[in-house]
Amino acid sequence: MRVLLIYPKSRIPDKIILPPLGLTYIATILSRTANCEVEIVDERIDDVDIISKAKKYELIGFSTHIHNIKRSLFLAHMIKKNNPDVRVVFGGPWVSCTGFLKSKDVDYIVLGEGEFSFLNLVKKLSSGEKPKIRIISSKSIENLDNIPFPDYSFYKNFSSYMSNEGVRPHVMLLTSRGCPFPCTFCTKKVFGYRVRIRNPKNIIKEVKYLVENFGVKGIDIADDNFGFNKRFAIKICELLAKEKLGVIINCTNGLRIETITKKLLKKMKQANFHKISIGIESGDIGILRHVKKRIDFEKAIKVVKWCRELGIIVQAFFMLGLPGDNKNTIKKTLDFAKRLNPHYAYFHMALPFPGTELYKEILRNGEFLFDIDNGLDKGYFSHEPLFILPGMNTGVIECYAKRCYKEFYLRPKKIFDVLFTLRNFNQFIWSIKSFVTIVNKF
Ligand code: B12
Ligand code: SF4
Repeated sequence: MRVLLIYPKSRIPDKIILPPLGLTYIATILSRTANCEVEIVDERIDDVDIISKAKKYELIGFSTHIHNIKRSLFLAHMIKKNNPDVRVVFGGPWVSCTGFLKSKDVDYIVLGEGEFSFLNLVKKLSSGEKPKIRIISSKSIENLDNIPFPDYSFYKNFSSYMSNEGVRPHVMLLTSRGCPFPCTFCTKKVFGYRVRIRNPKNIIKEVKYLVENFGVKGIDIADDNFGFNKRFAIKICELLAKEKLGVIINCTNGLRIETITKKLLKKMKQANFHKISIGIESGDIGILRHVKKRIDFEKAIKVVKWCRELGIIVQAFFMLGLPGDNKNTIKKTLDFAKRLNPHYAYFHMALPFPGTELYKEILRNGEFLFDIDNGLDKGYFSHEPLFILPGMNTGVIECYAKRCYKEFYLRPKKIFDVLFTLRNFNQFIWSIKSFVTIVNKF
């Protein structure tokens, strides 16, 4: 069977573009196990007329996200119009969150971890079967070591993938799946609550394979919660340190403050971790309690100090417009960000994903300020609140949220701090662009 897998572009240009790991896993499994002819088009990077290209395929799979769902639906419609016999399948975080079939142009949706459930579907379709159940739930994969290493030879423009680390090619690595914490704003619809870890030796084998076969220079750990199992995280670091592969490693998807120890950070440094992220979300304890995120502020300050001592760059994520946010709580968040003093701070508007507790809270008591069924076309630097709950004032939130980037970054001390983190020309350009955005936009 000829299968085309598409990662549609977003409505907002992406600053960081990494090869889509989910689609790569799926392509690798299909081509090896189901004897399929598979191609991947990443519309963010590849300059291809997808609608004409799709005519040559029997099955089209889309990786859907909040920012590309509208584009995915448009492409599916055009592809079906040209070729009504083609089968269209949607997978990825967006359909997993919403859980429903939105359009007659989509034949199947695959919820959750799609590697083996999609493989089964493809096998059935190849044998001429037409499965009647159109919404396919995936079982969470117990033994993650059964998934073959991602094969990046599917990408024609592989060397274009770069994170803000400035090295290329840069890819993602999963060492575990799942997170047991109950943060109300977080969607667990793909990997769930149960943490499943890989064999550390298998992980190191994958890193070596990536470096040796594809010349990978940078890796971002995409786990929901790297560090949750400390012994496991330390083991990975020790094995990586032994190999001395020279590859830059980041943990930008975030570590929980309570799971971080100085020992873990030391091991990470020895393993060539350059950057980590921490999710603080708010400087107001009442808001944190409400969204079920426990943060020990003093421990967070210690963590940033440890990272600075060890030479690890640390970036902190904050969310604005959470339930109960107002002028005072946003000011508290900004004040804490300054006191915490990470190298970088990001202030994102809270996004109410379907299926989350936050989403249900808004359904019950509040109002969405965007058409959530159609995804989202606002990006990282947007400060328009996305929902309102009783007692919240969107004008006030927007006005105070806008100050955060400016007040955090436009300080001489901070500008020097950022300059000292830069390691190459690409990073320098990226910083200048971000700086110009902050000056112009806020
Ligand atoms: C790395 C990452 C990024 C990177 C980009 C990665 C890239 N490809 O360029 C950056 C930092 C740029 C980023 C940005 C954003 N991200 Co992000 N990101 C991630 C992260 C950490 C890892 C993604 C990943 O590769 N996972 C590993 C792979 C294996 O999983 P997967 O892609 O989900 O694929 C599996 C299934 O979804 C499914 N599947 C996927 N595609 C397909 C296709 C078919 C046909 C089938 C059958 C199945 C299938 O099977 C796969 C294998 O099991 C995830 C969290 C996570 N741990 O997954 C969040 C996540 C994907 N991001 C999320 C969000 C919200 C964002 C932002 C909107 C943040 C913001 N506020 O601006 C932006 C949006 C960017 C955009 N324009 O779309 C949400 C998505 C929610 C949603 N409903 O869409 C997630 C799930 C985090 C979360 N829990 O909230 N992100
Ligand atoms: S925000 Fe982080 S810690 Fe909280 S549930 Fe999601 S992945 Fe886990």
